[in-house]
Amino acid sequence: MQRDWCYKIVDGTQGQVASKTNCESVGGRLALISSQDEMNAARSYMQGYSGRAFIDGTDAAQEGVWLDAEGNAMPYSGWTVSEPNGGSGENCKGIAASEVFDVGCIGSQYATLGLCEQ
Ligand SMILES: [Ca+2]
Ligand SMILES: [Ca+2]
Repeated sequence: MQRDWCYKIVDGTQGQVASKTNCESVGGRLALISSQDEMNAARSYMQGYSGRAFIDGTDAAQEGVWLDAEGNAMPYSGWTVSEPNGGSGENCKGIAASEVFDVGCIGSQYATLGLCEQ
């Protein structure tokens, strides 16, 4: 039986850190995707949104080493083929219905939402 995941979209135009804050302000946290099932559920949820969303995960401290917001190794990657591809210019993790990707940590046209979980 698949676990139910409770997601919510918040504003992410100010970047990943602001997305995390926005998630916490509504009683959740920036989504940390920890399994294939959860990734599938999150991508399915994102079908309701045309934009891309920040999720937990950054390689800002050391390029190519992805950590969660608490500095732990990521439990699951789930990158779309050819991602991550941004090198030191893209140090935050994002999700859309169609892809999981690295993106710049400051808001841009490539990520305007934040995906929260609770
Ligand atoms: Ca990077
Ligand atoms: Ca990328």
